[in-house]
Amino acid sequence: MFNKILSLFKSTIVKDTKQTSKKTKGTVTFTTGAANTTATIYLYKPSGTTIAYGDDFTILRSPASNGGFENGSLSPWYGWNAATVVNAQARTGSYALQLAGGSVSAEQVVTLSPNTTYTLTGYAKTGNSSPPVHIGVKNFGGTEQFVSISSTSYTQGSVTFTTGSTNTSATIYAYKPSGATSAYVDDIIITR
Ligand SMILES: [Ca+2]
Repeated sequence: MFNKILSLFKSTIVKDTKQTSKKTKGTVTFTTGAANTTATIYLYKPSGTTIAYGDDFTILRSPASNGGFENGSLSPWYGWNAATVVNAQARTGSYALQLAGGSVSAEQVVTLSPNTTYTLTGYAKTGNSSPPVHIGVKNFGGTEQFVSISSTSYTQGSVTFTTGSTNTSATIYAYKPSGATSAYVDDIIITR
């Protein structure tokens, strides 16, 4: 049943019985536009005479909601002190999270699967001489983890964590402990 031939060029679906080829996982992260409800995914080999194989395509939606703050408001993030979404300083899109002064944070509870390894990724930038912004995760059944970002231009930070055997949620956050300037956070996603 897997030996159907696709009508597109020379793409062929084969039944992999020998498992002789070594496959490498590749991941791309993308954000749909404000009005976009579809996307085209593909496997493409530009040249060559040999045969390549692809398998196990999946698309996973980030469990973090409004991670790019493009809702234009904070929800479902919970803001503590001067955490607001601003129509400025965005890394992508139009909006970013602003953490003014300190202590200040925004956090949200995300639904996850137990005993599963995830990577939390986000971008932050701080003002001059500002203490670092922490992007982190807690309440997942393991030790709280965070990454500190203190660059004045958007810098990626990520932490990898594994949920406990009975844990189905985690709290993710962006936190600025002190300082008088504003920091900005954008594009927070969770992948697995
Ligand atoms: Ca954004």
